[in-house]
Amino acid sequence: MGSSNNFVLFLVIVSSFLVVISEGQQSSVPVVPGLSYTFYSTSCPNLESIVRIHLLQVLENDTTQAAGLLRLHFHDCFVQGCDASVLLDGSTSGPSEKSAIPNLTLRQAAFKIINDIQALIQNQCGQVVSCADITALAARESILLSGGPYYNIPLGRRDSQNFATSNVTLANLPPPTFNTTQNLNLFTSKNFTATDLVALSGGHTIGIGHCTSFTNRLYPQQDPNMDKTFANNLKLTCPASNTTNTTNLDLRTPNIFDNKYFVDLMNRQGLFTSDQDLYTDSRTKSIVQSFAVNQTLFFEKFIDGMVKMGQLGVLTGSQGEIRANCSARNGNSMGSWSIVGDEQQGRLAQY
Ligand code: HEM
Ligand SMILES: *[C@@H]1O[C@H](CO)[C@@H](O)[C@H](O)[C@H]1NC(C)=O
Ligand SMILES: *[C@@H]1O[C@H](CO)[C@@H](O)[C@H](O)[C@H]1NC(C)=O
Ligand SMILES: *[C@@H]1O[C@H](CO)[C@@H](O)[C@H](O)[C@H]1NC(C)=O
Ligand SMILES: *[C@@H]1O[C@H](CO)[C@@H](O)[C@H](O)[C@H]1NC(C)=O
Ligand SMILES: *[C@@H]1O[C@H](CO)[C@@H](O)[C@H](O)[C@H]1NC(C)=O
Ligand SMILES: *[C@@H]1O[C@H](CO)[C@@H](O)[C@H](O)[C@H]1NC(C)=O
Ligand SMILES: *[C@@H]1O[C@H](CO)[C@@H](O)[C@H](O)[C@H]1NC(C)=O
Ligand SMILES: *[C@@H]1O[C@H](CO)[C@@H](O)[C@H](O)[C@H]1NC(C)=O
Ligand SMILES: CC(=O)N[C@H]1CO[C@H](CO)[C@@H](O)[C@@H]1O
Repeated sequence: MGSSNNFVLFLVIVSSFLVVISEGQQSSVPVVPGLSYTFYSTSCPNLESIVRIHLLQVLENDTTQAAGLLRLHFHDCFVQGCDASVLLDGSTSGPSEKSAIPNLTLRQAAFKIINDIQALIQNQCGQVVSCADITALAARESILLSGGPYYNIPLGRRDSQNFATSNVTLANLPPPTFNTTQNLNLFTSKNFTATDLVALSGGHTIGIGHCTSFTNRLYPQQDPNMDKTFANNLKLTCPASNTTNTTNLDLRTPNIFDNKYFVDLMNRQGLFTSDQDLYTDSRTKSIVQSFAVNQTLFFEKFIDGMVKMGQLGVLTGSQGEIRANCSARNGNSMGSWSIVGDEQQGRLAQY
């Protein structure tokens, strides 16, 4: 693991500094009214470099945090739109999205990273950037810093004042046991195509899964669509279905954002049912193949999927609010933040 991984990260870091002055790739997906590619260019001109420089430090210490940040944005957007509702701590109003079952495996560290980035942004720009935009930017930078493509994203999302109930959360997030039919039903209900589903599933080119997310494919009997050696190795990691161990989602290059996930699928080494079934189902098989042989094509379609996903159900204009604290809606903990803001920058954290 150690030195070769560090070398890759080093390369990624060097290339990312080159990217600072170059253009991101531009998706042809339409921009939702109220969002724009230049939303903060006068109110917070250094926004993107603040996020990138902080994440460079975080990921230099622990590359795997990139995956946690990418997944956080996915969960935010699929439940009630990209409104940072996933970040809200449970409060007097009841259990939050965070406590619904699929969120049990969101990384605590990801929430802290978002809050740390927000504090850095507030110091430079005041309370102008939404937590939903910070989450979207953190996902985008995580992809870049893991070796993936750099692309422009529309900004201007606002933060919600409420979170989704557990039921709504569960109804909108696909479990790993979903087959392609079930995933297509969910994804097409949100206006995604089969190509979007396959491309976005490519997010599993980085990150980890817990045994409980895939032991249904090992016990009581082995999924015939799983490579036997792969299955035997997974059984060593997960000797029982309730062990708390984790394993990499992408066997080949677990921390690099590339198209190897699709090569895994073609070798029946996808981890979840939802992954492997993309190569079994005739509606998605050829898309998997096309991404496995052409990374440029995968990146292009992934970007389109992310730009679409990043605009799901967004609040814009005067809807919602710009949270002073990403973990709480304004009014819950306003006091402490305005005091901190006043002392450090002489700005009021009111707008
Ligand atoms: C297509 C339906 C999807 C299903 C069924 C699914 C399911 C899952 C599950 C079960 C895990 C592992 C949770 C655990 O056991 O710890 C996971 C992890 C992950 N998912 Fe998905 N996911 C889907 C789509 C996506 C999308 C669209 C993205 C982003 C573009 C994404 C990004 C990730 C990442 C990066 C991880 C690793 C997280 C970490 O290492 O902390 N997933 N997903
Ligand atoms: C660095 O990462 C390790 C886990 O890999 C974590 O325990 C530690 O807190 C991190 N340090 C910093 C400064 O983030
Ligand atoms: C959530 O769903 C469960 C099972 O479908 C149902 O019993 C429960 O009443 C629902 N809760 C709410 C608050 O809608
Ligand atoms: C997908 O799963 C659903 C629900 O379990 C099942 O009814 C359906 O037959 C499955 N489809 C395929 C093609 O396996
Ligand atoms: C899907 O697109 C149609 C037409 O473009 C639009 O009317 C509809 O609101 C969209 N649905 C969702 C869930 O975004
Ligand atoms: C966790 O997985 C490792 C191999 O990856 C294995 O050696 C260990 O026994 C597993 N731990 C448990 C509790 O299953
Ligand atoms: C897993 O299940 C076995 C058998 O039911 C039990 O003995 C063991 O304590 C459980 N382990 C965990 C980590 O829950
Ligand atoms: C790979 O995909 C890109 C983007 O669509 C395309 O321009 C290129 O021609 C493809 N390469 C091959 C070898 O098919
Ligand atoms: C942000 O809100 C959370 C949840 O209410 C709270 O625990 C935390 O202390 C707040 N952070 C700051 C810096 O005020
Ligand atoms: C990451 C996260 O917020 N996890 C929460 C999931 O739900 C449990 C149970 O409510 C909480 O204890 C975790 O903090």
